[in-house]
Amino acid sequence: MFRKFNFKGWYEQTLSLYVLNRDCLSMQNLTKNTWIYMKIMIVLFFATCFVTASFTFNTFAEEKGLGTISGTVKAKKAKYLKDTIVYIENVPNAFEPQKEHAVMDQKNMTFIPHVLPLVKGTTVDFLNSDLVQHNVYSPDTVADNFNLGTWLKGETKPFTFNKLGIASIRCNVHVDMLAYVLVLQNPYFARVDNEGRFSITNAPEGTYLIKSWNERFKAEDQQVEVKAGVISSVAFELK
Ligand SMILES: [Cu+2]
Repeated sequence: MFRKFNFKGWYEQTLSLYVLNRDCLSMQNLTKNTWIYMKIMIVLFFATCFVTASFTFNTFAEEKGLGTISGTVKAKKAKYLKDTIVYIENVPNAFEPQKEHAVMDQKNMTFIPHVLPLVKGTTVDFLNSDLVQHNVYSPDTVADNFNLGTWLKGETKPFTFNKLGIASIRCNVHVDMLAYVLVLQNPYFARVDNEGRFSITNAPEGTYLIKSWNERFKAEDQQVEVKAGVISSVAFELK
């Protein structure tokens, strides 16, 4: 049987297929475009964060005029470097001592640490971790010739260092026990590592005398200019 061609039906069917196909394609395009758009936004977001962070950091460093002093200390033998401290002698400003107490322990018949650098006004809690009774005293005026007496394991006695200088710390029960407290004017000091390297960060701009301290050896003082955002190099030689 010959069926009459239904033009209207054909047209509507074709149109609906076209519309469906078009919508599908545009949906795919939309999804693809959205993903690309999101990727661009993510990249832009992180780029903005990075630029803002570095700008803030640089502005802060420049406003405060903060720089770094980095360098080396040489000694005839590497073991001589132990407990060497490098510090700026004087920075024209008043510095608050750290609020937390520093601790010097007496453990295994030894003062720990052997050398303790701190800012003037800092309190040190002297701790006894041994079963034996120790004593803590200093023969130096820097520490007001203090004698804290003797106390039991696990107990501490505090002393506040209010004078600049180096105080030797001793125990009158065990004459071999010895330590040092370096009472410094400012917090710009650093302990030298096993390779003789040190770094003093966030130091204010200026020209300073840099000193080193070692129990047995001395090194010539050095002058250094600290500039904002710059690492200034200093070299010491212990003799
Ligand atoms: Cu002792």
